[in-house]
Amino acid sequence: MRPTRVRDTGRRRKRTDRRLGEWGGWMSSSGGAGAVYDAYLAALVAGDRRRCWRLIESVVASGASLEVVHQDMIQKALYEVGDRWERNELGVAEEHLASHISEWIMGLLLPHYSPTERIGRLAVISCAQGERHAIGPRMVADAMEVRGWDAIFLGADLPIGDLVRLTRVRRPDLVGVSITTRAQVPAGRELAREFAREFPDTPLVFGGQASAELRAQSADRVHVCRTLGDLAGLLDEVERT
Ligand code: B12
Repeated sequence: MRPTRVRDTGRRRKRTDRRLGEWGGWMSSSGGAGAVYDAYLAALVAGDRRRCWRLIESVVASGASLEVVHQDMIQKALYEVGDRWERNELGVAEEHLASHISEWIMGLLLPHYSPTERIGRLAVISCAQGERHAIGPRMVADAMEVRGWDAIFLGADLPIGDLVRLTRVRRPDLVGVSITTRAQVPAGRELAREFAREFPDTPLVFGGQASAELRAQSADRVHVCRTLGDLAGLLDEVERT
């Protein structure tokens, strides 16, 4: 059963949301946000997950929002790991370890931010069929939890038919699907067609690094929000209805 919708008190919107570079007092006492990021990246590449967590904890303690920790630390470091992997400066083992540490940290991080009040909205967040990059959509699901939504996160590579079946059963207010690699764009298009036919009133949102390639114009309720920031306006709209 769906939870009853509760009005937003505005409390969670007041959460401090300073970018890393703006943390005045903390910066002067610790050598700066850039230094913490550099130390985090070095620990991530070295596979030192405890040091990674201590650094993230210091950022949390300084009042950064979940969005800042996600994007300015975890995401930024993973993009750098990807670039180094592409240049053959890091191997697949280091990249796998960096992914694992990032996921472990995200699990520790969420309880520091989850609001107690729920707003009675349900989202289903998944990777497209064939898509194995699951950290980005997990960030989306976690961010929605912090916003007060209930977010069901389904992880990597979900077959189209299974997402359709779950949507039929759970009747979410929004479905978000992540596409990082171009090879998965056709699966995204097929999913959009299925949704247009079966769930014309359920917003279907595509995001992720290759989502802009998806020209999902088959239905008015299909959206492409490349980043989490792009999604905020749509969530405001869904929450008003
Ligand atoms: C870790 C990683 C992997 C891991 C993933 C493990 C895991 N548990 O997720 C594994 C080993 C599985 C992997 C495999 C591959 N990878 Co890889 N991988 C990466 C790496 C280093 C990090 C990915 C990541 O987590 N990024 C951090 C997250 C937080 O960022 P994000 O995904 O962009 O998410 C943000 C936004 O995009 C957005 N968003 C994401 N999803 C959604 C959804 C919605 C609804 C919304 C609104 C927003 C949204 O919000 C998120 C938060 O801000 C990237 C480098 C990179 N640039 O990302 C390469 C990268 C993505 N991989 C790449 C490649 C080539 C591959 C492989 C093809 C390699 C191979 N030959 O096997 C396979 C493909 C597998 C597949 N079928 O999907 C390339 C992709 C190039 C391209 N343009 O296609 C990259 C860019 C590396 C590079 N520099 O070349 N990879």
